[in-house]
Amino acid sequence: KELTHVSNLVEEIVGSEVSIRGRVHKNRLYAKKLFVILRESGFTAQCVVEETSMIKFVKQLSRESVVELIGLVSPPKKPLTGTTQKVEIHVRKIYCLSRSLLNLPLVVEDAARSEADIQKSVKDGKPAARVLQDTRLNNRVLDMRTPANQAIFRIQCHVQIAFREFLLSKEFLEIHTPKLMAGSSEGGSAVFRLDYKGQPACLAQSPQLHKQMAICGDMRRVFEVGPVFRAEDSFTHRHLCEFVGLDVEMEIRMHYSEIMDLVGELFPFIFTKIEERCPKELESVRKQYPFQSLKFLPQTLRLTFAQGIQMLKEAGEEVDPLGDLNTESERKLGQLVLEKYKTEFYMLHRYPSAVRPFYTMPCEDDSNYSNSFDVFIRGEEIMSGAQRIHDPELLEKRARECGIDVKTISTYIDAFRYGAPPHGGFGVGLERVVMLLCALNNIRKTSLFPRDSQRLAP
Ligand code: ATP
Ligand code: AMO
Repeated sequence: KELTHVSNLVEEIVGSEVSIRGRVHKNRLYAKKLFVILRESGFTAQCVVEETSMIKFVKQLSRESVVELIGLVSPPKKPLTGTTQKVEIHVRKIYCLSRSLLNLPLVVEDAARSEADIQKSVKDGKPAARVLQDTRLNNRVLDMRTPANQAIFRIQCHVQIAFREFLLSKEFLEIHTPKLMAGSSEGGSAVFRLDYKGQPACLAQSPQLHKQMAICGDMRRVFEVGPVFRAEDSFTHRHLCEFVGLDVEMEIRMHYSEIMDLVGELFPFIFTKIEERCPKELESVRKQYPFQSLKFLPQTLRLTFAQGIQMLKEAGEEVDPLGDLNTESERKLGQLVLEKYKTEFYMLHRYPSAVRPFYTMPCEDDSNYSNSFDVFIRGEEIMSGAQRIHDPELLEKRARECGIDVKTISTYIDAFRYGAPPHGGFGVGLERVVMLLCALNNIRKTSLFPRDSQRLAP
């Protein structure tokens, strides 16, 4: 008989017999009956065991053991409050498929508690265990079983699906670029170096060089979803050493605003699809980590970097008009934009050239500025993008000025010597998008097995 998912146990199927598989979330003996809470993918149902020998068998099963059972879907005697499903199962047969250790490093029920629940338990004099982030990440397999985590990674999957769906509908080609490279793609120090059969090599800091080379190879419009490696030293809430990059590169005709037009359509599409396709998941995340839905405009707001600086100055912030915004100023600007324009999703463009990578096209009217942009959700950066320099001489000059050893990227620079159309693109961090969409406080919550400056396991 086919298995029924716990999430499908609903009133409409009362009276039918089902087979279900799940984990023993917990159990309670009451009035000579054993009430087992069965959990599957974050959904829970009450299962009632009445027969004495069966009670004896089930009672000794440790939490998290995997069981399969056959039972009758029934209306509960009393309305159920502690489970996601509102019907109960009267168990006829139950088998244990795999036993879990009796003493677990983390109890899923504890890991699933919201801060408000914990506060309440303290008030009630029965303080519940608070599971710390390192305990969660050290035991990610157990932590992953909470309803919120089950939901977060489904939302993450749907962000990727929507990203892909939108770009494919706009005639983009999905490509895969190498992650082993001779030189660094972004310059700077945050690069993992390794030995490539006796030759010095790096892990790709982005698909930047190869996605541009694909444009030089007449691929016209490309995108990639793949791992990105950054040897970040700092331990922050939003930096990982390995993350999933969503990258786009495209030919442009007249202006870098064509890329921003695409971004301005792509993200509202993703946000809308998540609301439509993941309502249960959003609810599960909210139960543990309450948050307000993202405020965004149908027409994505665009401000110039200079306008952003002006807003910050008027609010009394000290900012360098030709420098980068630090995390604090970005957040502050996010607040100011929300107050003034009622949106938590916006773009800032025409960044100072000095703070952008060597391949960024300077503005025609003032080379102190560049044809570049960053995109923000709730005051934090999710994306950088720009028009690229397609003149090989200028590209090489800029690379040298930025201290890059051009020998290591000679095949990239040569690509522009064979004729290259005007083009540009952008890169997004998937974990950041999900973190900020759900207003989570740490990027480790949206990485299945995070890699940061201190963590290489599990
Ligand atoms: P990008 O590589 O495009 O800049 P990013 O989000 O990784 O993307 P960073 O360059 O790392 O951004 O940082 C952006 C800004 O945030 C910088 O101005 C930097 O000074 C500031 N910043 C980075 N890390 C920290 C940190 N740990 N604490 C405070 N500020 C930071
Ligand atoms: P950038 O370096 O800004 O741009 O990276 C693009 C986006 O990737 C995400 N990101 C990170 N996410 C998690 N941990 C990190 N350490 C981390 N670093 C960056 C952010 C960021 O906005 N080649 C350019 C993109 C382009 O112009 O096409 C680039 O890599 O969301």
